Amino acid sequence: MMKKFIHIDMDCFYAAVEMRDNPKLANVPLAIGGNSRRGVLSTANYLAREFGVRSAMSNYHAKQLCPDLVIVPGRMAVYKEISSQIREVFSRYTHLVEPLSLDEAYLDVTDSKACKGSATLIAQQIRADIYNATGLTASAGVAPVKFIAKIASDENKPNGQFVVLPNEVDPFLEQLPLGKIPGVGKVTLERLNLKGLYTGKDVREKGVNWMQQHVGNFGVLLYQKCAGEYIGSVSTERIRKSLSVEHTYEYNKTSLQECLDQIPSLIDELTRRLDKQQLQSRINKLSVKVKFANFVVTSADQAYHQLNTEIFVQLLTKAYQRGLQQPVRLLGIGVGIKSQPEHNLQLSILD
Ligand code: TTP
Ligand code: MG
Repeated sequence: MMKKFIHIDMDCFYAAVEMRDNPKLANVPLAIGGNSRRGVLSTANYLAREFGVRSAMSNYHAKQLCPDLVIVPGRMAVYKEISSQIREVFSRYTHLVEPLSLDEAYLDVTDSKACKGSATLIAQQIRADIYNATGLTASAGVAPVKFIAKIASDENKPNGQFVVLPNEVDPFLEQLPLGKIPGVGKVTLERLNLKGLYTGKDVREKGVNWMQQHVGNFGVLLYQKCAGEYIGSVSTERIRKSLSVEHTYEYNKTSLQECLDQIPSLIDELTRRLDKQQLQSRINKLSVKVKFANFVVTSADQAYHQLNTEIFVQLLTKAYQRGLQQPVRLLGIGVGIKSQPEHNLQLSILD
């Protein structure tokens, strides 16, 4: 049975909201960002993007590219409110909705009766409904394969949509640059390029065995995606398997003691989050994460049934030592959460 997926993604979401709510910002290059030393932008409007300004770019770099750039702080509460408005729109068409972030979701409309079952028309109507409800534009991708819908939603941004019909899936995958596949980041892409893999066609030609031998298990998954064998499904319930808190420091920590000093405040924060979701009784693992100045990330964990400062100290010491005195940029601690008995599953489902 052929599936029909829609991926919806709001256009320059935070920036679009600020432009909507403040006419002075409507026609200037605009970015959303904080002002800390490590301040990076959350996003930028399309005018600013013409100068090369991008998400995650430092304020400083962005200003160099675009001296007239206006940077305003974000208003998270407003974005969350709009997010629930767009989720309400989705629910008019299907209950099979998988939100990926505030401004983005996958929908499975295979069995939807709206628009005589045309996913293309449903996508159009959802975008119109979103505009009516919020005054903001969204883009959509439509495809019989889940991850293709996501790639497609970027094709005609902003305020556009792109449909990949069933008979277009193969040619689409063949020409697909691997870097566009969700989960293939910059480092992975470089690794693939070194093996002569640039497009879906390259991967298909190598075959699944070659991919297994030369790229490993990830290579098999990548092969399945490129071969159109990986249809995907919308998962409506995200069941918690872990919970963690982390902090990127304004100034790098340069000694083990400085890192260990952070544990109490991290535990406080984690405790607060665990209590909020009533998860303390389901802890089955403690973990720490360290990101060094060179961006290398390492982690360590140990099975345990409750928060314990001493164990975090041991784990952090172990992880820190792998850095060979490198300064530390980020520290995080977390817990593994054991699953619930079946009849209790509702409690572990996040909204
Ligand atoms: P995206 O959908 O990735 O970007 P966007 O909506 O701003 O632009 P596009 O039109 O290309 O979809 O992210 C949605 C929001 O999430 C974005 O408006 C701000 C926030 N965000 C960050 O805070 N940091 C980031 O690095 C990214 C990518 C997004
Ligand atoms: Mg977006």
